[in-house]
Amino acid sequence: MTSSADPLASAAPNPTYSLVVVSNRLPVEIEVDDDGTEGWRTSPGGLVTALEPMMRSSDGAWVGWPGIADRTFEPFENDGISIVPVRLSESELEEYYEGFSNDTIWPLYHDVIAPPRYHREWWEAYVRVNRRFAEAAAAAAAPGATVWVHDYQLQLVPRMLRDARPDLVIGFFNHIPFPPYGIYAQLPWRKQILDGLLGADLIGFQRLADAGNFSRAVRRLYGYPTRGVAIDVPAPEGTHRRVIAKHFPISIDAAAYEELARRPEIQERARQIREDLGNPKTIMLGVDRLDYTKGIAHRIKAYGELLADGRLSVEDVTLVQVASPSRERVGPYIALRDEIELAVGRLNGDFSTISHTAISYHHHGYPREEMVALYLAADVMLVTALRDGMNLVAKEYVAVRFDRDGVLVLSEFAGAADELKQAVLINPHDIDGVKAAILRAIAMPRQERLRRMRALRRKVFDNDVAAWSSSFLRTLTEGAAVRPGIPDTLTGALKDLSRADNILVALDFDGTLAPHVDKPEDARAVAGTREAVQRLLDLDGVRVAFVSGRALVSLQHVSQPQTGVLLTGSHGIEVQLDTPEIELDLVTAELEQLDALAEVLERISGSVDGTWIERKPAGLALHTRLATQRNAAAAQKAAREELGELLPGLTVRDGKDVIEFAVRSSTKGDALERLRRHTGADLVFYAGDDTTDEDAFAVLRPGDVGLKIGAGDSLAGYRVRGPEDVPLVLGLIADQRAAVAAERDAAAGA
Ligand code: GDG
Repeated sequence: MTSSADPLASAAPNPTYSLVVVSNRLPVEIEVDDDGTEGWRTSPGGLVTALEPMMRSSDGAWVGWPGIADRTFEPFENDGISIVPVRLSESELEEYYEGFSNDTIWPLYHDVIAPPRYHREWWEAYVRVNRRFAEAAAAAAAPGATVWVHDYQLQLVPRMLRDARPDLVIGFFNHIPFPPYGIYAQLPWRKQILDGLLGADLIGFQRLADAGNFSRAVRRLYGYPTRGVAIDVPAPEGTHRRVIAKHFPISIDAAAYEELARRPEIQERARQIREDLGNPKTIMLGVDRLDYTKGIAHRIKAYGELLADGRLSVEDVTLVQVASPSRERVGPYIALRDEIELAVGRLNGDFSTISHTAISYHHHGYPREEMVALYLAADVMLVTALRDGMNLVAKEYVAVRFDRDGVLVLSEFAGAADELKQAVLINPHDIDGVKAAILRAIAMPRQERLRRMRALRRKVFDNDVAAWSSSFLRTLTEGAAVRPGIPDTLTGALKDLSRADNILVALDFDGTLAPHVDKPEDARAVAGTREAVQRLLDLDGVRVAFVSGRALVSLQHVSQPQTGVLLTGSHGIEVQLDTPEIELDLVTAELEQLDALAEVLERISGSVDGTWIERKPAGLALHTRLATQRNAAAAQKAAREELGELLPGLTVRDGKDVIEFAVRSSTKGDALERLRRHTGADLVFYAGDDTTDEDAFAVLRPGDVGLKIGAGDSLAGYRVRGPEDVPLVLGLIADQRAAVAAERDAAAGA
């Protein structure tokens, strides 16, 4: 409870925030004292813990529903976070939350385990409520702020926000699975939901497969081009906006769980629990919201059959099942409770004795301390979800087991299975398989238990919830969201650059002057590039160079350079600097290595669909752009390994969907240094988009200007969105250079 006398009435001190989190529920709930006074209590959850420090340091606000219908609350401050409550009426709660969110989207996104119900009035309420959340977020966000929207209840908010506030950087994270197209396609509003999500700059999913399902749905329903994690969404005036759809597996505050587990009173409580259960040899535990996705009935069935088969006995084994109450007004949940409680009652009736209970079943929520004591007391943790975005319970069990003991039985249909591979993985639909896994877990030798738990703990502690949220926000703010247009800081830097006596404007070609295309020979610079380059060539004291990883003849072919443009190809191995010929020198030994290299890569490329080879003067590149992600990775790995043994001296270079092997090492950094010497430039401008361009950014000197095209980490000081911005930047250099020349002429004349 907060200390303020009337916290509900206190207004938020600051109307605009640089980080705004939007989720259906606020991280606080209302609590009523014995004397009837209302106050706010923080509801502890992983998300709050993860975001708290960031929210405090970056002036953050949280927009959401306070958990009580038909009440209006003013924004207020709670524990250093500004809270912006959104009002929901009782009927909106029924239609938007219980209806569309929990009876349409939830079952649809969880493999239609229960049949989704489609009601047009639910959809209308969903649109209306999403708009209200979007408006509240738009009103709270400062210019250029970052807004992070959470979960399936708010999938329309990103688009609504973008339309209202194009200045915002918008992220969305989907906590539940995203279904395969065959299932998703059922949704009558399938296009509207995709469009809603595509309003974000970055869309995060739990699993790689979820992100893939989403991109496929976008391709099928909208036909937008997707490559890897990138989706190019058409924007006004024929431009594109790049949206990233990528997996960010969520996690827990692992250290906080371990800290609780180490407390003597909690360990004492764990001992007490074992004793109260009659000190059985094995305690098995299930902890779930009472939800049909969690596979509680499957778990009970497998356990019941083991008792019936006589392979387990209640003298030795007890199952503790915590089924915390959930969505109790939604139809399928009412039926589920009856189903589970009937099964529990039957099983206990059939197998319990006066002194031993088969299933200790609890339909309550417990304090976190009690959950931790239960995890500590449990020898075997059963997570048998039929479909689950992640499943945090699995990770909590692992975090708590600082003794490195205990066995996790984990459904492969839970997102957690992607990371927690040392668990005993099961298919919960295969009841015999679940039974075998239970027996295996119970009988597992201590050495093996310790070995597996050690590996599991490393996973959970390495990717905790803080790592998760900072990786999402870093991708969102540094990479995915590159604002359109030319930043003012860049304009300023170019003005300074233009004052130097001699400048070199060096430009990467693919991805910088020309958009990436599937066939390298089809690449062409965007409209306006040629004119902008010509303007620069016409100015005194300005040299222009194209710097490429391509072989120089190929660069000549695609770039059609005007006279006066300097060229370097093959990452600087080939140059054409004010000469009619291409310069290159390779010794015989290098030529022999080149033949051996070609033989290996041709074999690999011949056996993997969607890959091809590009020959370069001093090496070869294996392109994987048209291969599936798995084939691309396999082909690259095979090439790397075979060549690593056969020709250990090769230079290996990773690019976008390409791996290059060269017998002579040279980088775009070397190329740029050579150009700098050749031209005698005082200052250099370099623009590039690829990882190989980082070598050039790395050799820039004070006063030089590095421009990164598009998303991703970079050493460059400035960034624009895509090749379509580059002619504008070149035009700006030309303008400023011309202005400087005019100033000088005027001064000379005066
Ligand atoms: C959704 C996705 C995804 C449960 N009973 C009690 C209690 N809990 C806590 C657990 C855990 C949390 O609730 C449940 O999280 P899960 O991840 O297992 O499942 P969902 O609620 O379905 O969550 C899921 C998650 O979002 C995060 O992205 O992993 O896939 O479905 O923390 O410990 N906590 C307390 N008493 C209880 O009785 N204190």
